[in-house]
Amino acid sequence: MIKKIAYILLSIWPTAILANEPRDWQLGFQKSASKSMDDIVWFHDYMLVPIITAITAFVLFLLLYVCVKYRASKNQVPSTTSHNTLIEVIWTLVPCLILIVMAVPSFKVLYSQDEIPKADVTIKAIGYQWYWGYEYPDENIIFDSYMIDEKDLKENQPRLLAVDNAVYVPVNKVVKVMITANDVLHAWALPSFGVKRDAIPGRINETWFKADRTGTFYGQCSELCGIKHAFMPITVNVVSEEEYNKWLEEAKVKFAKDEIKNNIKVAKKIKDIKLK
Ligand SMILES: [Cu+2]
Repeated sequence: MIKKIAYILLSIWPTAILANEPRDWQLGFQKSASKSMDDIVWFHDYMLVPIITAITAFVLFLLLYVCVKYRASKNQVPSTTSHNTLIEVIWTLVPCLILIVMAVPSFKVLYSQDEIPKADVTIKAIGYQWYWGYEYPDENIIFDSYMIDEKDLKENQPRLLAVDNAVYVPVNKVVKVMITANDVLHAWALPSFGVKRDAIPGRINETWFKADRTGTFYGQCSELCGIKHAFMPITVNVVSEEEYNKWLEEAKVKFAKDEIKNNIKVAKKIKDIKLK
């Protein structure tokens, strides 16, 4: 019990204690790793939460006030009042004003995510039933990324989140992500970067992030896409420029986009279909 309370307290606490992955009993966001996510967290913590709290407290106060003041024992003859123009104008205008005030920072955050700065690295994420495929179009790299089964997990690899081939990106660089799908709707989502975009067959959605610290970050497919929807996680390793270049060289050999690779892929697909 004490452990559970401690977990809850830790998770409500400012996110510094949290890692780059979801935790048991977590409430609130994962620790931010990009300006985009900082903005989202600010909007939530300093705009939405205060407004929601104030409205809830105010409505609760009104309810209690009415219950006590107009209770039957004190009001033998009920009032027949049915309209009050001033109050009606107020309860129409005030919510409108609240919405307008909320809209300003909300649109700012939304548009900052939508306008993609000049990209340093471009990656393409393709949703399949049920794994992610990645391409680095400028580097001629293409690979698939499958979830690691629970029995094969190594130390520090989180269950249902770790993958065999992670995405690598350099730190403090603009990474453009092109997102699409091959079969049904999926969604590429990485909470720490404040990124979530639908992967739609026949269409390419774009988004971007600029990770401001190194580490391994985890996300999941966020569009219900079939029976194994929960088993197509996303792992992104944010590394230094040198480490990224080193990975690129290795990846170019390991994941070279060539005829043989494609043939293996087709063979695998046929095998998968036969297994079904
Ligand atoms: Cu999916």
